[in-house]
Amino acid sequence: MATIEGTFENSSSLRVAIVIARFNDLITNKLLSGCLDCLSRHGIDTSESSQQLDIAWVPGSFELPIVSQKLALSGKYEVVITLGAVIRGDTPHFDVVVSEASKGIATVSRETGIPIIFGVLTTDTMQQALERAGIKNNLGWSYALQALEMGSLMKVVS
Ligand code: INI
Repeated sequence: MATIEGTFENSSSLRVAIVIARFNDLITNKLLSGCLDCLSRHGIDTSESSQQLDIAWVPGSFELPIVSQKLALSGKYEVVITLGAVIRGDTPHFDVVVSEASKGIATVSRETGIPIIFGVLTTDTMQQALERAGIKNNLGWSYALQALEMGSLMKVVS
């Protein structure tokens, strides 16, 4: 029996792209800082001059899939992390944005073979989003960890 799993041993060499939505940037910027903290603590160069990390900004979560697809197809990255925040109280088209972002990200991931981490908070209120972006916990940190695990796992299963 083989046990197949990702590890964090070689995380420091992983090439990572982050695609982040400006909409609700009070939240997404907090997710970004949690994400960068985790990547940095695992040895990834998160400086301005980094050769292994790029950050792309998009207007909203709806645009995360198309830019993730471009970056995934570039061959420059082993994993892509999306960061967004869709808050139900803010929009009658909450379900549309969430549905398109989630379906799009899943499709891009399967079709490109590059793991695209779904780092989109979907909450009823701004308070809930704040709690998940730092007040209680910062899910940006978890999304980065999941990216490192998936980047490693894909090497094992390839
Ligand atoms: N985009 C978000 O990321 N979060 C939201 O809560 C949101 N709301 O409330 O509408 C949102 N809308 C913008 C959308 O993602 C697109 O950028 C826009 O429709 C242009 O395509």
